[in-house]
Amino acid sequence: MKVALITGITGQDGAYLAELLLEKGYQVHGLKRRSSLFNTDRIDHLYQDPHEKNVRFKLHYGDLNDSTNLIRIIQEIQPDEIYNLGAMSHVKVSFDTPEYTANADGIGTLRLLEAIRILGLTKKTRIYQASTSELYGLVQQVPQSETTPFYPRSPYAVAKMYAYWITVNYREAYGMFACNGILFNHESPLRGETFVTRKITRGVARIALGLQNKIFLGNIDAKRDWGHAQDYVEAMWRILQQDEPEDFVIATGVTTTVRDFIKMAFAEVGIVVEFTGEGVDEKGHVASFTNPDCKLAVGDVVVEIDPRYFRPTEVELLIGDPTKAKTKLGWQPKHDLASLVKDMMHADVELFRRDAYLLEGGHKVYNYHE
Ligand code: NDP
Ligand code: GDR
Repeated sequence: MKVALITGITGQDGAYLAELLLEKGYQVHGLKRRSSLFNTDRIDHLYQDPHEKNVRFKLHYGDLNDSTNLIRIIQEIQPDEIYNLGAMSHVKVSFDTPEYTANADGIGTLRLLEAIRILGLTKKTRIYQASTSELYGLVQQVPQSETTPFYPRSPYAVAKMYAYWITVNYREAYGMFACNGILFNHESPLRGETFVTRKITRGVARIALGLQNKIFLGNIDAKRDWGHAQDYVEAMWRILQQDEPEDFVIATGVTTTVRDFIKMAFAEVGIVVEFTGEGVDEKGHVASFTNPDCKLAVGDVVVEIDPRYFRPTEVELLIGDPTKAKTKLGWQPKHDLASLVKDMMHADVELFRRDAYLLEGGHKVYNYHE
């Protein structure tokens, strides 16, 4: 039985990857941070009682900022594969916490690579590094491929650039099977609530159910190459099954503005939105609707621009070229953007229907949003 260690197992990708590896018969270990509240919502369905026999899913307390703990866990479980998905992954927040981000996202990767080396596992343990299209940053050329130069535009991207190169360096210096997956944005119903797609699908679901009036957003002209996280974790696994360690771009090859994503999400609940104005005066007005629950009138403003969501330096355009992954890995995504939006909208409408019932029953509901 193959043994895998996933850092960031409580995150979006960690949850889907753990599910995939369990299906493939792996023993799956995950690094979990101590938190004052339970933080395992995304993986609770995978939990196995540690008192049972033949447990194939196990969580360990740990942190990418603590090398002693990483060395101990890796020594104990002797993994065949490590997937380093743990990171402070929010680009905007990285401007507020740049030092923490550099430590966890940059040096954290070094700590894992060193742990493998110190423990003499360089020939046994393969490692996947969660690299990102944010490395491309300021547009140099499109579509972006494995050979496009990097120009990071945030403390997050700069930290990930260190992680990218230290992974390449350990591969070349010590012959390690260490690979970067340069993944473009990927989303799902499990996406963190403050990333733009999920913020939109949550907001739209709440507006459709009459629980909220409008959504405040930042730069809605940014363009992203959005895929489905379920397809992207499959690519991570394929990258570590190759004969030779290499880096791969994982993307759909299609780019869309945030503005169009908003329109697609509203369309799922029978609301047509038209945009007027420019920059901070930009407003999304309801043009027409067929949804009787939404409590909207034609002309109502459902989207407003709030400059606090602007970033000091922005990445305006991402569009990836997945040719290498398709050719060498045989990777083929099963979802397109339309099915992704449908999947996310369906899940969020179901989620907030519960709030609507609670309100109807006279209970209080809270909605913390950023
Ligand atoms: P999430 O933000 O959903 O998950 C991040 C995970 O990292 C969580 O489990 C989090 O724990 C954990 N984590 C954060 N800080 C630390 C730390 N110091 N030590 C250990 N674990 C930590 O991210 P995604 O699942 O979306 O992304 C997975 C990885 O892929 C990240 O590295 C991200 O930067 C990268 N990436 C993501 C893309 C995307 O579009 N989703 C695209 C390209 C790259 P907790 O739950 O406790 O917060
Ligand atoms: P990104 O994702 O920065 O691409 O990083 P995010 O969804 O945060 O932003 C995408 C684009 O939308 C614009 N935007 C807003 N973003 C947020 N979060 N909130 C808003 O209100 C808002 N309004 C407009 C942003 O300015 C940006 O242009 C994600 C993360 O998962 C990274 O970890 C990963 O490396 C990259 O994708 C690939």
